[in-house]
Formats: sequence, structure tokens, C-alpha cells
Amino acid sequence: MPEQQKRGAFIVFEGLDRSGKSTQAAMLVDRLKQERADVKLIKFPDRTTPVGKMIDSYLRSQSELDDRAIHLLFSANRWELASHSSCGHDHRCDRYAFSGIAFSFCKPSNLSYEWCRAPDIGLPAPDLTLFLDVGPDTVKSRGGFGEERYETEEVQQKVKDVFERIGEEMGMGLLTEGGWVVVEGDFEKEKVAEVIWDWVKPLSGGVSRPLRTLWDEKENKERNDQLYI
Ligand code: Z5A
Ligand code: MG
Repeated sequence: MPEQQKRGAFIVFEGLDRSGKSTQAAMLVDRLKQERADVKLIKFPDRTTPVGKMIDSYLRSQSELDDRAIHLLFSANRWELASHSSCGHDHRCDRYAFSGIAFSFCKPSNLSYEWCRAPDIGLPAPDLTLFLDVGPDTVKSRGGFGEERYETEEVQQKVKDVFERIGEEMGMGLLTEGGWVVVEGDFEKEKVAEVIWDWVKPLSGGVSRPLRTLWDEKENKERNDQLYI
């Protein structure tokens, strides 16, 4: 792809509750905006849409929903934004499909891993996922923990184990392959931001390769076949 056709990188922040995703995503966007004006920050769940309002009510325990129904709503919340804003371009994203799998897979209703992944197949795939890792004591010491559903130490530990599995599947540490990077989030905000910047900097001038889609093996195979013909 010629230099002028480079697209903005799609970078996702994932991590446990209170690990600093929103803080770091906002700091990164501020830093990038000093260089380019077209950087956008998306957050999932986006609680402002009609679907997002149902999710918000569920997370605050103001309504009950079947585990499958809420899982599909979280995914629908991503699809409604993907189709409006083609979130592969110049976007930084605070939580994404990986949270969808991790939280639903841990529920007692024993949803299968494949079932949890299925509704998000075909969404834009990140060029880089930064997983903020923090210890349980750090989580508890940060404001607001325990106010919503899932905010217990037991759930968070299970979720962390599933995130590890997802990270391995996504290509742990492989920056060039849309990989997954673990960032220690227990340090002060500025120090964490510097580590994140080291990972993001190589992508800050744009990305040449076409945007991929999540877990869409057929599409990825066709693209790879074309590359090697
Ligand atoms: N969920 C799901 O089930 N399925 C899905 O598909 C999706 C989500 C997308 C709500 O998500 C729940 O939805 C979540 C997963 C589930 N449940 N849980 N757990 P959310 O994104 O709306 O909320 P959250 O991520 O759980 O919490 P959070 O408050 O957004 O956490 P955070 O963004 O990682 O942390 P933060 O807001 O940046 O920081 C928290 C506090 O710590 C704040 O006071 C900061 O000032 C402070 N902080 C941040 N960094 C530091 C450092 N380095 N040092 C000291 N203090 C710090
Ligand atoms: Mg947040």
C-alpha cells in the first residue's frame, strides 16, 4: 500500500476491572491528537445507544437477562458501532470482543468458548491489543470496585485465566501480526503510559496492511493465498 494510503491503526485496550484501561486509552488519544486530529476513542460497552442502555441496566443489576441474551447484546453493541464508524480506522478502543468472550465464558451456565466467540466473528480485528495486567490488591485499592456485576475477586480471577487463553490465540507479543501484548498496570499512570507508547509508536504513522477481521478464517486464508501467489 503506498505511503499516502496508509490507514490508522486499530488499537484495543483490554484488562480486568479497574486495571486502568479508560485512563490509559484517554492518555494515548491525547498524546496522538498532538500529531493527528482524526484519532477516535470508542468504548465498549457503549452505554449511550439503545442496546447499550439495556446493558447498563443489566450491569447495575437493575434488570435480569438470560446469559445468552446479554452476551448477544454486548456483541450487538459492537456491531452497531462497527457498521456506523468502520472502527478499523484511526481508532483506539476501550474493551472489545475479548471481554465479551472472557466474561460470558466464566458464567456458571457453561456457555462454550466457541459459542461465546461466534457473534463477534467478522468484526474489524485490532492491529494491537494491549492487555493491562494488575494484581488483585491493586484492583481493590482503586475507586469504585465492587459497585457492578462481575466485580468480585473470584470472577476477576476466572476472567483473567480466559484472557490468557485468548491472548495466546491472538499471538502473544507479535506486534506485526495483530498481536496481544501484556502491560504491567500496577505502576503509576505516567510510567504505564510510557510502556504503552513504546508499543504504539511503531504504528502511530499508520498501517499498510489491509484491516483484518476477527476469527474469519476463510477471509484471512483467501487474503494470505493472494499474498503468496
Ligand atoms: N463486559 C462484558 O461482560 N462483555 C463485553 O462484551 C464487554 C464488557 C465489552 C463493564 O465494563 C463490564 O462489562 C465489565 C466487563 C463487562 N465488568 N467487569 N468487571 P466497563 O468497561 O464499563 O467497566 P470496567 O472496565 O469494568 O471498569 P472501569 O472502571 O472502566 O475500569 P478501567 O477502565 O480499567 O479503569 P480506569 O477507569 O482507568 O481506572 C479505575 C480507577 O483507578 C480510577 O479512579 C483511576 O483514576 C485509577 N487509576 C487508573 N490507573 C491508575 C494507576 N496506574 N495508578 C493509580 N490509580 C490508577
Ligand atoms: Mg473503563
